[in-house]
Amino acid sequence: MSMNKSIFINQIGYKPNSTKIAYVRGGLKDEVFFIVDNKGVSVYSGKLNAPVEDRVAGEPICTADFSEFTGTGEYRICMDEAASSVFPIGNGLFDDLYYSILNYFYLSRCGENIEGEDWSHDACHTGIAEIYGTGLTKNVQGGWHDAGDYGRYVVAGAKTIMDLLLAYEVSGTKFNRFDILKEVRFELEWMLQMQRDDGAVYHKISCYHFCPFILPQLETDKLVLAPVSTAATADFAGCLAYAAQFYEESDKAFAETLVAAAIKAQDYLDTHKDELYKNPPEITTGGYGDWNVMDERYFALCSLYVVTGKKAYLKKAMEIRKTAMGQPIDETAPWKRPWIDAFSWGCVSAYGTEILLKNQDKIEDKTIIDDLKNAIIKEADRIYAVVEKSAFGTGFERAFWGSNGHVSDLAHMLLLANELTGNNKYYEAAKKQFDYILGCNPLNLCYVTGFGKNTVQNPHHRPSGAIGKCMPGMLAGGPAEGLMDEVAKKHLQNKAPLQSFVDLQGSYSTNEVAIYWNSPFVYLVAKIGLI
Ligand code: G3I
Ligand code: 9MR
Ligand code: ZN
Repeated sequence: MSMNKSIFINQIGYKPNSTKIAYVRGGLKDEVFFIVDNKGVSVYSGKLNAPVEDRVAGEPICTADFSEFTGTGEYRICMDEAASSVFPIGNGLFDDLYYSILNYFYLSRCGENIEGEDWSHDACHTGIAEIYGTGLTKNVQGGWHDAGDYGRYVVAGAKTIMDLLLAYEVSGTKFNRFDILKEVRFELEWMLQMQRDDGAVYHKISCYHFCPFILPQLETDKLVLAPVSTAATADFAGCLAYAAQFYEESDKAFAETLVAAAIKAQDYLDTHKDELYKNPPEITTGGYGDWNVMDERYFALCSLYVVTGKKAYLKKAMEIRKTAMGQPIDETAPWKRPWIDAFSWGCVSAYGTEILLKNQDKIEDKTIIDDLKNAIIKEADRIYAVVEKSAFGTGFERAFWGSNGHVSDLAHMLLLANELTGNNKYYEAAKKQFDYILGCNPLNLCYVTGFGKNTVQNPHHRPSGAIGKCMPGMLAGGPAEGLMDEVAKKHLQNKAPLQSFVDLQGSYSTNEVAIYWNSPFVYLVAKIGLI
């Protein structure tokens, strides 16, 4: 690429009949670009669109739209003295990616011998855990390591389960290289162990402190079960209730166990005030604190209504929604909107709404369905408006910790609106998030390890760091404003938001990986890449 012009493309490629957009730094409106094949023959030409600049890009970017071209093969985009890297146009381009971002969950299993990979290891974290503050212990084993650390957090696991089950609904019977239900069951079986006898759910299990960058089986400090929380108990109820249907045929007893545990968790929620999680002073691993657990309670009730048909659940869910929506916005903290339908680890309301919308036949009062549909479309329109005025088509106005996971969650909302309305504009906006992650960004990076011509190499991920080899199939957290770790502070001063990423292991606020960032991206690839 010439110094003054850069061309950014989806490094994994494009399907022949899909929208095909590249992004150009240093271009001008109507400047001509060429699609050149691997023999150096120009097979298509077009003109750049007018440059767009927005806050997170911090620079003017033109788009090169070559969607009309439907040839297949290996190509580059060429302009005067500038060229993109080679990329394919064809079918099946994303199958290996899909397998690898799914296999990341297998490689993240705790408590099992991991076989046959460079990152194989003996079973880890197999000892019993102290139950914080009680002097009691409990044997809890299994589940996925959360991220670059080895903690296991119910809030994070629940979101991940939901995303993977929703992805299974899209790709389940079409993609047989990975057994999603088997992998999700591994997490569910761990989660069942996190429930206390009274139905409440422990927030997490980890050691008291983060360990150095060692292999998981070498972390042998004491394990501790952190106190129960409303968020964990509600997320537990919501994801277990939803998951039951997927095991009904293959293992009815397991399905019934899931529903019974979910109901028990809900019974606890019905009889207890909010217990907001905060790390006790002795525990310094991840927090996943949440000041508002109305969305978690709503999610649990929506899911339980669908699986049991008990009208009281739906009634309570609608009461929560209505009450929360009626709250005044805190002008000192406008981001603390009383209610939004969103997909994130801290706001799971949209999972509840999506579950109800998938089961409209079970809801007699059609005004409920209309209200939910309108809410999703309203949120999708808000995201769409941001995408349309973004230089790289990104759906957010601030890049914060886990922004690539956030981009994937925003795409989920857009795809849900596409399903509800049939309006393809939402699908195309979601595809822009897909292309952004895979290379259409100002760092010319494919943010999924092991894929693309120019990819993340040094994620904040203990197994990769300990072995000295980057595990493939992991979505890096992505650019984050605010310089929230020492390495970011050192390397990212005065960077535009979309360039506030550094591929160094120490930057956990921009370059960690996490199960609940991979999981919405799995959903996105299932929807955009596979079919
Ligand atoms: O949501 C607000 C947004 O509205 C606001 O504009 C923005 C301003 O910067 O902040 C956003 O909140 C941020 C939040 O992430 C978004 O999810 C917080 O500032 C930020 O502190 C918070 O960081 C969380 C981080 O832990 C520190 O608590 C990440 O979400 C969360 O993914 C990360 O989770 C860690 C676990 O604790 C431990 N395991 C690894 C995992 C991934 O790094
Ligand atoms: O490795 C930890 C990562 O999983 C967390 O997301 C992050 C924020 O809680 O903390 C990381 O641990 C660092 C700790 O916060 C500060 N000392 C260095 C630790 C390893 O980078
Ligand atoms: Zn482990």
